[in-house]
Amino acid sequence: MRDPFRAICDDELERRWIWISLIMAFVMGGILGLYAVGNNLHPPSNVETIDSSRLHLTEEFAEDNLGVKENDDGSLTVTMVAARYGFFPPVIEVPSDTPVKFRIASADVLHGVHVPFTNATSMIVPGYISEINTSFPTAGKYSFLCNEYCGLGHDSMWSRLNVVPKAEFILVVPEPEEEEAEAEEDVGDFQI
Ligand SMILES: [Cu+2]
Repeated sequence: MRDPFRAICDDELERRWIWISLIMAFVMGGILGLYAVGNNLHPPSNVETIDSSRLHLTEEFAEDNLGVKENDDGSLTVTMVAARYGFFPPVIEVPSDTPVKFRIASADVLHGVHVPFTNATSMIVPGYISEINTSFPTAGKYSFLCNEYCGLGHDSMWSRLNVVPKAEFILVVPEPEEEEAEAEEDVGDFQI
C-alpha cells in the first residue's frame, strides 16, 4: 500500500512518526470513549439560565429552600449553591437506589462537581443551572468535590454526601411554624 503521507513528506523516518502520533491520538480518544460509555457518563444536557448575583433572591436557590426535597413520584431533587469555597448545604443525605436530581447554581465563579466512584460529575458555570440525574446503588459516605480550579481555597472546596440504605432513609423537612415560634421566644428572652 502506498503511504498517503508520501505526497507531503519525503523522509521515511518522519512519515513513521506521523503514523505513530496519529495512532497514539486515536488510542487515547478510544480509551476516553470506552471510559465514558463504560461509566455511563453523559454530557450535560440541561440549558437553563439564572442570574448568579441574585441567587438568594430567587425562590429555588434562596438559603431556606436549599437541600433535599421529595417529588410526587418518590424521586428526590437536591438544590445546592456552589460558592467559593464550599457547597451549600454542606451535608446532603439521600437514600440508595432512588433517582436523584441535583440542581446546582454557582454564586460566583466557575466551579465543578464530582462524586468519586459514581457517574455524578458536571461543570457549574455561573449564569446556568447544572442538572445531574443519577442514583446511588451503594450506601456509604461520599465526597462532593469541586473539580474546577476556582481560587486559592479550591483545595478545601468539598462537602459530604451520605447515601443511606433506602429502608433507613427519613427525609427531615424543616417546619416553618416551629422556627417562627423559636424566633418569637428569642425576642422574648432578649426583652427580659
Ligand atoms: Cu473549586
